[in-house]
Amino acid sequence: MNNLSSKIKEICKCFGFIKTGFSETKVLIEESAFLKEWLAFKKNADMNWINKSYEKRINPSFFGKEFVSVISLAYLYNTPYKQISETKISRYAWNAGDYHSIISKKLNNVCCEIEKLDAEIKTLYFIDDAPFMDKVWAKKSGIGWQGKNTIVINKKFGSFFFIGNILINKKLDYDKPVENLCGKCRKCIEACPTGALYDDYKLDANLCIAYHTIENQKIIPRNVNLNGWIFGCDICQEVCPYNKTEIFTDDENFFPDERIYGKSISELENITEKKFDSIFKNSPIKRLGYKAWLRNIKLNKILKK
Ligand code: B12
Ligand code: SF4
Ligand code: SF4
Repeated sequence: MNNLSSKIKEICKCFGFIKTGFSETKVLIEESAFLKEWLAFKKNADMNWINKSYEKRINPSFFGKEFVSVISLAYLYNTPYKQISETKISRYAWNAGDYHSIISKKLNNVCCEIEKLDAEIKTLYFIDDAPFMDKVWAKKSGIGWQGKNTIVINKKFGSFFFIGNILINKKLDYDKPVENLCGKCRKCIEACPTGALYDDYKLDANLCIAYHTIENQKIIPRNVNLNGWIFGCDICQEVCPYNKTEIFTDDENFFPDERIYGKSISELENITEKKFDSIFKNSPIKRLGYKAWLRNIKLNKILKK
């Protein structure tokens, strides 16, 4: 491995990233066809922002032609805690902190350290906040394979990790994609309660609990039973054999906050708007808003009856 590549991997590890991999920036050919098909069949539901940024998503040179490489990074948020309430919140949101700002800060630090290595180096980082196919690049750089639940999985760490990406204007020693280890398993598809995973590697957001409880600000259709989920949904990851791993994050930012974790439906319903604003002021749940939060709780109450 060349000196720059190995130094970058060391820096990423120092900031707590469990995996780092490199790939060459290229226009996405095969993936663009899949994305086009997904959009044509309206599997993106009301996420029209994906449509609008299609050209950018498939071509990273939109961010600058000088960026010849992608550095993909994985940040583990899995903890030893289990869902203990009938009212379920995705494990990535069990803490009142914002994963976005926590990981952005780390990526910013990584970029500063990398740029110190050579005055010519230029970087640009993303974490779930840019028209960039995070999973595709993570897959290309060997972070993991894309499972039938459409999520990137690592054989050792499972899939409860976020993906960050950094563009850099230097050639690196590129990693190879890893083998897809789903094999004949279809546990995620069989467990998805709404049929959102309508085929191997295909997700229909119109039917996905995570979409409706996180993104949808309108009425949730009657055919989507939230199955107790108030924010997000982890079912297709919980059943995955690769998530039986005992390797957990030591970052306390992702450990459950007692104001959120394990609460009953009525305890969550009784959170006033003022309290909601203060508990969730830095959380991804804040972006959902109080009205949609109450909608999710109330719908679960009705469906439980
Ligand atoms: C839109 C979006 C969503 C949407 C749509 C999900 C989806 N699968 O696309 C909704 C709101 C439903 C969602 C939910 C969740 N999300 Co989300 N989401 C995104 C976002 C912003 C874009 C994803 C995207 O491009 N979708 C477009 C479709 C076309 O992509 P795709 O489903 O992966 O499609 C590919 C496959 O179908 C494949 N394919 C098609 N046919 C075939 C055939 C074969 C044989 C093969 C091998 C492949 C293949 O090709 C397609 C193109 O690459 C990314 C961040 C980013 N900027 O990339 C985060 C991201 C994917 N989300 C993430 C997370 C954590 C979640 C949730 C777990 C949150 C939660 N707990 O509720 C759930 C998981 C639900 C699920 N099963 O995917 C993480 C995933 C991390 C990881 N380890 O992979 C990401 C990467 C954010 C991040 N940077 O960490 N999300
Ligand atoms: S997040 Fe839930 S609803 Fe969406 S595909 Fe996975 S199991 Fe199905
Ligand atoms: S549950 Fe099975 S099919 Fe689904 S992602 Fe995990 S290994 Fe692949």
